[in-house]
Amino acid sequence: MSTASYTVTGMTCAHCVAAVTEEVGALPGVTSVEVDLGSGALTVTSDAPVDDAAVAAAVDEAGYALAGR
Ligand SMILES: [Cu+2]
Repeated sequence: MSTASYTVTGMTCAHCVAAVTEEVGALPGVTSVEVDLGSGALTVTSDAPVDDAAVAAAVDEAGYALAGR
């Protein structure tokens, strides 16, 4: 079990949260995704550590950007 935290920029509403949750949640091995709209905090729980680049790509696919981790 592995947990990683990131910050997502550009989210403005619950739909944004849903889009990020869906894209990141689709990554292999990811078991749980938590997104806080107010702070942009993204917490990813997975069976094994997920590549930061893969998380960044998923967030980008959703239409947002990773500010860092
Ligand atoms: Cu939105």
